[in-house]
Amino acid sequence: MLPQAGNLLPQVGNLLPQAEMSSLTAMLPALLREGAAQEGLAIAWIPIQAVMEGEDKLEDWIDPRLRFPWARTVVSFALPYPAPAAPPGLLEGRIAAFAAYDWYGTLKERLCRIAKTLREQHPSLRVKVLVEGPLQEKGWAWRSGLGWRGRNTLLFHPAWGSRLLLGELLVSEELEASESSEQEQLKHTPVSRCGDCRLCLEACPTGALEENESDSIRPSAPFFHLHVERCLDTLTLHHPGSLPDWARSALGQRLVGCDLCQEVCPYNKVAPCAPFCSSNPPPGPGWKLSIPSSLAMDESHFQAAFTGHTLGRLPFSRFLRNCLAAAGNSDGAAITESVRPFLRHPDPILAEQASWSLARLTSHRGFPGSTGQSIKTRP
Ligand code: B12
Ligand code: SF4
Ligand code: SF4
Repeated sequence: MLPQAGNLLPQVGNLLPQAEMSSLTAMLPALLREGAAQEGLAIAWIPIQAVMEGEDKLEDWIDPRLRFPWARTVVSFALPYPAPAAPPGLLEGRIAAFAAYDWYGTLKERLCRIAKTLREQHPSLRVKVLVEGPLQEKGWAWRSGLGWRGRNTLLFHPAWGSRLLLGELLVSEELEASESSEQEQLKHTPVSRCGDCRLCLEACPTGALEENESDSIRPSAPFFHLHVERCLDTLTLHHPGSLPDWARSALGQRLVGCDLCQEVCPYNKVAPCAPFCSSNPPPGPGWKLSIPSSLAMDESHFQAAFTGHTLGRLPFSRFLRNCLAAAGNSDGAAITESVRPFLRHPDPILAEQASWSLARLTSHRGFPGSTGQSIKTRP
């Protein structure tokens, strides 16, 4: 007998009998919520179609179905990570909180466990774990109702603030948007809960954050913009060659990433980090490194110490460049001797950075950047 038209579920890669589909649709939300709760993650989801074919879709948004044609729902998760326990000392470089411990690895492990349970319980379901994947994660998380977007351009979970990492599961089942979805409400109200606060814009050491009048697509929503090339995260992690002059003192003692627009945020100051985060952190270099010891490292030592961590993704010469800049922004004779040998370094970028740092160490004692604070410098 031919199947009834209603039994055929169009465009789903694996055609499942309708009874199985409806049981899946009924079970999946509970399974997802249970998995997220067990793994200490926040969760929200939205069907892809609702976003990609909705009226306020942005043109440059990537459709996950281009790479995963079977995907029907994006399930967004957030893992909170703790703020540094204490600021670095005078001879220490600062590592941004997201990079201090292997939080990406932790998130991946947890999402893989959730995906495994889903596959075990529903073998016909297709699931893809995305960590550092191709989606514009903040947008998906926001549209799902996981949180709101701040002037620092980051996604804020209502309880955990913005110190969190995002990851996703793509699933082949089309689920109704999760109950916590604020989508309808947010369509008619401002997206942000920042109010009149502009602390992050004022604190950003390079003037990388900007607020435009409105989003041209959705005029009712404030539109926050980050000048990527000015952000110290870009400069420490992704910028090859010499550090631009305007960024050097602004860098302070940062070796990797920057947390300032999150540190100053009142929401983050009161946000409790989930206890599982800080009590048992995964492996990582920690929040600070001795600058003299870092400058004394050779490449094999660097790789042995940091491979597998965000820091280990830096080319060794970029790590040294950042350490030299941090040395210039630190204080004291002790560090001068660590910098001096680099004046004769065969890499001209390092030799030049050492020269800048030595000049600064000797002539700018007591300069605000030397205590680890950053100096506001606009390029
Ligand atoms: C490139 C990148 C950067 C760049 C640029 C960041 C930027 N703001 O664009 C640099 C290197 C500067 C950077 C810095 C940091 N990053 Co980063 N970064 C990314 C990455 C890989 C891509 C972001 C991106 O596509 N940017 C381009 C812009 C155009 O896209 P977008 O900001 O997401 O917004 C677009 C869409 O989402 C869409 N959209 C947004 N909202 C809405 C709403 C609706 C209704 C619709 C329809 C569309 C829509 O419109 C925008 C324009 O197309 C993401 C991971 C990912 N795959 O998403 C992490 C990510 C954004 N970074 C993250 C982190 C932690 C950081 C740092 C804090 C790290 C650090 N301590 O140094 C800093 C923070 C700087 C800051 N204030 O933003 C986290 C943010 C978590 C959070 N709470 O939001 C992410 C999500 C990584 C992760 N997996 O958790 N990052
Ligand atoms: S991470 Fe630092 S440099 Fe980048 S926008 Fe925030 S405060 Fe500015
Ligand atoms: S510091 Fe103020 S303006 Fe910036 S994200 Fe936080 S609440 Fe919003």
